Amino acid sequence: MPVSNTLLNLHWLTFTSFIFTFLVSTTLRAGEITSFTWSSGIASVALDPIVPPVAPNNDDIVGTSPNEIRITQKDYVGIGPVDIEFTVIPSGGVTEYLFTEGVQNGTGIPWTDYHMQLGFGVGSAFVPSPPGDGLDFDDGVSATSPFSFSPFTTVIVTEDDIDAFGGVIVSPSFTFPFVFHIDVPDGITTFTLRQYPTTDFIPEPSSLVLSSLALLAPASTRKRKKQMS
Ligand SMILES: [Ca+2]
Ligand SMILES: [Ca+2]
Ligand SMILES: [Ca+2]
Repeated sequence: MPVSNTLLNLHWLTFTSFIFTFLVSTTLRAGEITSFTWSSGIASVALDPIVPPVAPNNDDIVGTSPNEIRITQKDYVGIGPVDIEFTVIPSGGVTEYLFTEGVQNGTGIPWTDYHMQLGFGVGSAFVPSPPGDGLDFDDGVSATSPFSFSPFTTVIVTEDDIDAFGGVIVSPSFTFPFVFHIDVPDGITTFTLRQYPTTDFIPEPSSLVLSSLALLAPASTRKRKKQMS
């Protein structure tokens, strides 16, 4: 065999082994979350170490995904958004992750609602995830996996938003776990999970009147005592 043909065959062998290695490595790391950063002036955030998914590329799984990201605590000291940005290795698949999360209400204000939103970027640069881009809260009819936001009794899950309400998280208190799923697709390098509590707590008019009377009582009592003396 001519030397040129031997070199050609060697190059072809090297090229095909490179392609094989590339395909294997990307298949094993499909839609894998590798790290995170968080951004907020009103809360601290702690996550368990992120490990490779035990079942990568498992989109459309029915039931609870074995790929867990555990946000052990998010300690709010004010009402406002908390952005957690995840770094992703894109490949050729969609990996469905189970998220479990604890929230500490240290705001001094009772929460009546809790909201989650998927998107890209953080802070004022946050852009919501568009429909149909593969990044979603596993909202498919046949693919939906369990979610829970107890003590909130009503939870509305759409592709890129979760709104939970119908309950109250008092302050101070720690709630664990919120449970939800996220589909992490191919073709992105990061995505952001934005969260924020809200409150529609308004004191009853009757309790406001009672509070006003309680504040006035010592003054009027003093006035009457002065008139009697
Ligand atoms: Ca989306
Ligand atoms: Ca899914
Ligand atoms: Ca699912």
